[in-house]
Amino acid sequence: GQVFRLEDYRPSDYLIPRTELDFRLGEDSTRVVARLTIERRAGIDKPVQLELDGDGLTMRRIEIDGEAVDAADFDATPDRLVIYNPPASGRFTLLIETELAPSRNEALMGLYRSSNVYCTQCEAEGFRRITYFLDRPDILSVYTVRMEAQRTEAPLLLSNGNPVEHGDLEDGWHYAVWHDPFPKPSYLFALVAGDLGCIKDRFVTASGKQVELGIYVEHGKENQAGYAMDALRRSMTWDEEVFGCEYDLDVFNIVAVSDFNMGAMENKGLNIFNDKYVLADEETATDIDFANIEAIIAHEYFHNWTGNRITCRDWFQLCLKEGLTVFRDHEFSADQRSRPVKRIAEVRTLRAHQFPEDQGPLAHPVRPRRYREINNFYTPTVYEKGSEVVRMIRTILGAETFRRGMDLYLERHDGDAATIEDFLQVFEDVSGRDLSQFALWYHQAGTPNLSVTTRHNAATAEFTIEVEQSVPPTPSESRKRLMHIPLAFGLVGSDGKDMAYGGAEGATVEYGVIHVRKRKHVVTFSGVTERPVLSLNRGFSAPITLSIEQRPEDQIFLASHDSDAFSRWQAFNTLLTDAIIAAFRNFLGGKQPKFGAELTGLAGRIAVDDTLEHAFRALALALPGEADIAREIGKNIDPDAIFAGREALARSIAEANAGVFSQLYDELLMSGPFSPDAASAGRRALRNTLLDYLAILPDGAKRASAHFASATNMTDRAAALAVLAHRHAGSAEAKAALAEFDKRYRGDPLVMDKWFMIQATAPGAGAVDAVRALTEHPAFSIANPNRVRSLIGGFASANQTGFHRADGAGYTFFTETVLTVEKRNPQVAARLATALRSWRSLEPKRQAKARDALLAIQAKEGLSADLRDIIERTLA
Ligand code: B3K
Ligand code: ZN
Repeated sequence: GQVFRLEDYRPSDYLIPRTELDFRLGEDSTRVVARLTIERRAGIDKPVQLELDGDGLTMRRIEIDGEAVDAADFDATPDRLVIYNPPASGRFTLLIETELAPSRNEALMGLYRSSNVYCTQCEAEGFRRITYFLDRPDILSVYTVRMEAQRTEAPLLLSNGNPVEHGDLEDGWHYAVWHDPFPKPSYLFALVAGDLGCIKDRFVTASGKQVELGIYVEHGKENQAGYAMDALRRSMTWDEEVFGCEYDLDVFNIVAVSDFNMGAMENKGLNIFNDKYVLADEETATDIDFANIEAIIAHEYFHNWTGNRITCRDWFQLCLKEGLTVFRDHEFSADQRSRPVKRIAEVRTLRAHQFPEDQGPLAHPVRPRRYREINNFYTPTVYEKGSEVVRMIRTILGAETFRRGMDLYLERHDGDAATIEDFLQVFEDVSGRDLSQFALWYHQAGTPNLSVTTRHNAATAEFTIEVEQSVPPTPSESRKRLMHIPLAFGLVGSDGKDMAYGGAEGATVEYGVIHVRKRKHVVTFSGVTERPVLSLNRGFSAPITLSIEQRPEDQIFLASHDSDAFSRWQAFNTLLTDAIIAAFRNFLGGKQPKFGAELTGLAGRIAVDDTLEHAFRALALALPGEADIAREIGKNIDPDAIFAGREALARSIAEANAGVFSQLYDELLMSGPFSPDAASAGRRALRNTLLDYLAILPDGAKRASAHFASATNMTDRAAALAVLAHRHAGSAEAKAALAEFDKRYRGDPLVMDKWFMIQATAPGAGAVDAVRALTEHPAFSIANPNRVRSLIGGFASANQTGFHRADGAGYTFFTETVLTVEKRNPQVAARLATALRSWRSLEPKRQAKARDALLAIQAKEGLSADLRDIIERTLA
């Protein structure tokens, strides 16, 4: 396939200042008439041919300025429209009529049907599946959209912007017209037509503008949309208060659909959501679902400024809107919930998803320089690492200067299709700093590693930190440049408080941050009379790995006393990780592991430490995942041995703390009405974490089964079901709970996703057959992305022992399924296939089997560009 390169960017010869679209909607045949006002770009004085993008289009009519275009003057293929001799004046109206079949669109890009609702998804290049266009983000156009549909089939007709008019037509048809006054790129176009239920609300902006809010959902589900509406109102208020961003249209609509390729889409004034991220009540959603809904509602809303008012010049700049908007939604959630808990959760996600990407064959810079299929670049690196880079800018500049930079960005670039250079420039301008070395975070792939040594000289009262940076090679970048790494730190004294220090030699320490810029960096603090314990990379100030020689007693000290909550969590997590790795090595050497009483005792103390939030304690007690451990070990991975090591530690912690855990478990039971707030969710999280430990002990299945039976919300019910299905697989209790859950929720696909996921992630060799059998379950559908992600995605990316079964059966099943999905939906198949990206870190036998599986996919005829791109990069 074609390779697109950043350095090849050039502006288009033509602009499209106005776009009028007219849809006559039919499920098997939809007619689209596009009237485009086309203008040659200023400065291009001689006529040039006009070339528009298409994707699988059928053209029915073409006119220029009201006249049919001569067959010799254009060439239309499904994927391209060329007009050889556009009017010499350089300004004309182009009319194009295309005919689509929404009901046959299973790729879920462009105009398609989801549960009898017409909807669209245009980012990144779906608009060209609707009409021929300059389908690129730097072509900003003012849209007017008219839709006609059968009133019974689609009483609701929505598009971007504000409603203009609507009315009846003959034969049961009706129409509506929408106008969006803000010029926007085609990827933000949206249309929804169907029969949906709705909840409405109203928001008055800081400057007094009235906004009508609507959330549209399947009839009968209106009462599950309240939390999303509440999250929307809170997002609107927060963005005014924290970033000075006000909403700009008269209406803001959100539509939930059940067939959607990703989480949600920020179309101007008409966000379209995967219903998983809208619908919630205590009976059907877990606390994690509530938190995700809040975050994604906020994320899409925040795009109105960072993405829509200021969009991207080209798709290489994707992180300009995504990294920044993720940063904004992270900050929102931190403000709405617990900041330290949110930070820990973010870092766990970053490490679980972005680190393996950055350390494997799919590594790419936050701003990539080349791509073959842009849909494959909506990655953890662009999103999550992109957010970390913005966070580092704030760390380096300080919160106030950062905000001034954001104000300048929003003012200077409103209405622009901007670049990362534009973004960095505003921060240089407001701070007077040179960010050119820092900019490498956007341009250079790979997770930097810092190796750190310290020494204390009691005689001179000096404490010295030596830091050495290195960035490992990544595909097509074998040599790396030195980066600017902001390291927040503290010197913790024996009383647990941060020590004051005199001067810091090296002149690179400010705001409690060491700025590492060279390969080797030495800082010496004076006036340090006792040996401090170094707390480094506090709050995870830089997305790096640290190799630091720290004694276990220092880690235990930090885990008990560090004033930075993140570092406290980190210290304990490091202890747990090291213990599991030691156990893993024991198992490989044929020995039984042993764990120190300090560690298991500390787990018990953290559990009952009332100075710590419940949610923090739950996060601390949750053992590092098997994939986290595999990443730390790095190579020659035997997932069974990791599993055994992790289980051994879990058992040892449970046994050492049986009494304490059991008492706390009882105390944490809540009565009274359900609330999804962070404090209540934290209590439930801790209690369910304790259940997971207690379930290892005698009568564990009974306890989990009682927990399941007495649960009054989905958080507790799903947690108990997972404990039963994972720790007591095959037991009478597990079977009964699975059957009951199925019976009770068979008619609610989103809840059944949890049931599929729990079984898909049950550890051990039996998972392959179980998952294969579940693909035949009546609630499963290979055409629905949520079902596929829960069952197949859950199995491949969250079941280390099942998926990486030693005989390769997991890979064989997976390969077949990916190819089946691909026939309908290449984008979802390509995303699934990334589950194999870390295949080179497996032990040789599994590695060979994984490679065979990848080669088998590669050998298929007629592979989609999406899947081929992932497979070939993974194998390279
Ligand atoms: N911008 C969309 C993602 C579109 C993905 C296209 N393959 C959702 C978001 O990040 O807000
Ligand atoms: Zn986004």
